[in-house]
Amino acid sequence: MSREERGQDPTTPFYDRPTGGWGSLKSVLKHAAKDRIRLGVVETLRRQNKPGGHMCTSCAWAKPPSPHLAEFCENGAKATIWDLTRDRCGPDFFARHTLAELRTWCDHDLEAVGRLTHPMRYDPSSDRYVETTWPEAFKAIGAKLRGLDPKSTVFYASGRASLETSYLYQLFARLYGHNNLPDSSNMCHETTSVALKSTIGEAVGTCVLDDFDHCDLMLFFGQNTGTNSPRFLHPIQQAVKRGCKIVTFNPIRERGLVEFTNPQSPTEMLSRRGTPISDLYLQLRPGGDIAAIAGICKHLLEIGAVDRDFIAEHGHDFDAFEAWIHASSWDDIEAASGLPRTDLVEVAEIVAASQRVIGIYGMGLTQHVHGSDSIGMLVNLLLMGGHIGRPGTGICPVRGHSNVQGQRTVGISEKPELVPLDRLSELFAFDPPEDTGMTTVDVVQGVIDGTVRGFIGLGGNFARAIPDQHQADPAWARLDLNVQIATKLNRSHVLVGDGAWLLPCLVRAERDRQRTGPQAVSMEDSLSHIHGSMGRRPPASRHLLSEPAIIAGIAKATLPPKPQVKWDDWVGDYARIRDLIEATYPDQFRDFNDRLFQAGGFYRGNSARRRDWQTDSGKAQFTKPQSLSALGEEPGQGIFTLITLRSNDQFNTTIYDFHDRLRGLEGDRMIVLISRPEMERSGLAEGQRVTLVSAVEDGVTRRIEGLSVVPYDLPPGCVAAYYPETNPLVPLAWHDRASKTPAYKGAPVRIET
Ligand SMILES: Nc1nc2c(c(=O)[nH]1)N[C@H]1C(S)=C(S)[C@@H](COP(=O)(O)OP(=O)(O)OC[C@H]3O[C@@H](n4cnc5c(=O)[nH]c(N)nc54)[C@H](O)[C@@H]3O)O[C@H]1N2
Ligand SMILES: Nc1nc2c(c(=O)[nH]1)N[C@H]1C(S)=C(S)[C@@H](COP(=O)(O)OP(=O)(O)OC[C@H]3O[C@@H](n4cnc5c(=O)[nH]c(N)nc54)[C@H](O)[C@@H]3O)O[C@H]1N2
Ligand SMILES: [Mo]
Repeated sequence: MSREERGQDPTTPFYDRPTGGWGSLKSVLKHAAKDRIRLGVVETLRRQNKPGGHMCTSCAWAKPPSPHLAEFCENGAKATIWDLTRDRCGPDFFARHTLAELRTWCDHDLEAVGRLTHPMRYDPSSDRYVETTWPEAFKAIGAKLRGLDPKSTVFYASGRASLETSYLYQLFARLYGHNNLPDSSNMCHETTSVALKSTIGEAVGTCVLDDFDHCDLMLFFGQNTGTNSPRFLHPIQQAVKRGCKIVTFNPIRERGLVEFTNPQSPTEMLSRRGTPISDLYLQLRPGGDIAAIAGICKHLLEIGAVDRDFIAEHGHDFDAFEAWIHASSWDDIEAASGLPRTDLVEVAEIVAASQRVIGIYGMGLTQHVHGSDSIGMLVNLLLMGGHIGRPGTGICPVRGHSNVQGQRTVGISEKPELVPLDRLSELFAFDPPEDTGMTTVDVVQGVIDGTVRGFIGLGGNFARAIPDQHQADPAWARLDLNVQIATKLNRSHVLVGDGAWLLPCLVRAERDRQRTGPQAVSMEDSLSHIHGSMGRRPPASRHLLSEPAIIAGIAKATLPPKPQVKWDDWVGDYARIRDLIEATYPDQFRDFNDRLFQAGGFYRGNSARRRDWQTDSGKAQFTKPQSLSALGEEPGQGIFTLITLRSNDQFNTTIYDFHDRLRGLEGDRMIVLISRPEMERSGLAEGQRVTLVSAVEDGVTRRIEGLSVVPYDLPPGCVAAYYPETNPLVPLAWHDRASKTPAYKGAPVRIET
């Protein structure tokens, strides 16, 4: 179908080919050529995501028990090639560049220098990182930590670190004396952890892979599968082929949910024919999901398509929810969702005709001021039809980083109530702190106002990923301690001041040899399955340490010795760390070491899937949202809602290249997408340079200059631009009310010419 036939503006950028296919193969080959890929790396890719191989460091999508010959996607291949580059960022590089100079480099150029090779210490007199040794670094960091109030320090984790590393990290924090353990999920699916916990009693999704073979409807809300979890396209394509319906809600027509060519299928590749994916693709307003779902529920109630038996047995507070739906008018629903009643009625009819429904979502739901309410609404819709806790049904948040869900599972959490502190206390003979720790938003505020004194970053690029980045930028240099454990150079490493260390670690595909021989690590995927991972590539430098070894090194230098705490034994044999995880979580990690390499991973279970509701009421909770829009405030005259976007050529703040193939955008990330009618209304021309300015009036100026205008097929009232370039436009106070996940998909802005 052509763009005209679809009723879309034919002159806006558009990618008219399916996701996957030759485009994705070409993109991988280009990166392979650029990074002068070797045969060994191809062998590594062949083993990626298979038992005995290493688990991809890209997304957290499930790894099936019978993998494809190449069970990786364009992104997974790029991530591995990026990790295994031959380029190096060593002491000679740092001798040539001051941090003042490096702060002027863009994100792509910083990381593209190559792998970090030596432990480095920041030297303020020369404004450079200088080489140090591991013992010196540990000793100095330990001394600094001993001099600080533990409650003024933060141990951040980006969602890549293994279960073994994560367990040691949270233990170190608690032995030291705090629960300040935000991880990247604080900017991501924390909304899920809070909203699902309170409604269905589990902080994670209920689906397993098998459900995707049995559902007859998948509802997609704000999750860009083609770009962010491409391996998920395989089960989706299979489902479509057996007649499963797909309905998508997204302000942007994302290619992956429109059409997909399986690069693993010779017939599809040769015929250049893809599978059409969505039966209905509804471009709602950003933040319009609460209203859209309300409309669907309203029609379901009108036609009586409600599972009253299920609700009577399992539901709580349904009456209040039903009354709220009745009280919401179609006019308000249409206005808040941006969708006509007829569309929502059509979806409701599809829902009513389906026996087994799965609700799938991503950042389009979680990153809003009322993100928790949006998730609550999706739960309401599923519960109305009894679509949780039956094969082929369920709720499926698609997680981001490859072990972000697992980190929370093994105790990286600022919420002590989610952690078995009594078990930790018994195992290690101490009194773990019981006060609630800092979330990401609290940490940023603490860095700005000076109450945070020490920061350890276990991976990630915290200073760049946060909202209100420019407010925090100058404050980082005032910390007493800033330790960054990383693989490649990024902005967080160059914003530091006195008391900073940059510590390089192994990547997952690299051999990790300890006292008892080569070590495996493990991670949990989006569907709660635990997988072992074994790296085999030679390390990028002989000075690298593993993440567990670095955590243990710092912990030993900080804490007084204790017979129950055996850092050296644990680092010498990671199986001992897995024993500790099993001892702390005996139900979920039974026989952990024996099951480490089980094909498809082992399932750690889910109470909501068994309809055992671990909520306050002991039932599945219906909820009433605070308003029909997730935006919090309706944007006024001349104000646009900013959606921050990822391209398929980036992984968060790691920018591989400047293309966004699946959206037909090439070569430039400093752009702002806006619809043609809105361009006309605002008097903007294609290619014109504009400034985006935050429309939040709180005395702080937030602006990003030099964005060029690109006409794009978007609903009225919104603009889109890239993350992380436009992060300084998102005010810190703009976050989900319940979980404090930043509202990266709903910041109000004005356009200045
Ligand atoms: N290639 C690649 N893969 C990645 C990542 C990456 O950066 N690059 N990041 C990883 C991480 S950490 C994460 S968390 C995931 C993120 O993966 P996703 O959850 O897919 O997140 P985004 O791409 O930020 O946004 C998803 C979609 O939400 C839509 N959207 C925006 N606002 C709304 C709204 O109000 N309602 C609805 N219904 N939709 C809306 C956007 O148009 C977009 O298509 O991906 C992971 N995988
Ligand atoms: N505007 C806007 N902001 C957002 C989002 C958005 O959609 N819009 N999304 C949010 C989301 S969902 C997330 S998850 C966060 C991401 O925030 P983070 O997880 O903090 O950021 P990343 O960009 O994933 O981190 C990349 C860095 O991790 C390091 N690294 C890579 N691999 C390893 C490893 O194996 N070990 C160690 N120690 N380090 C490693 C490298 O040095 C690399 O530079 O950003 C959030 N910020
Ligand atoms: Mo994420």
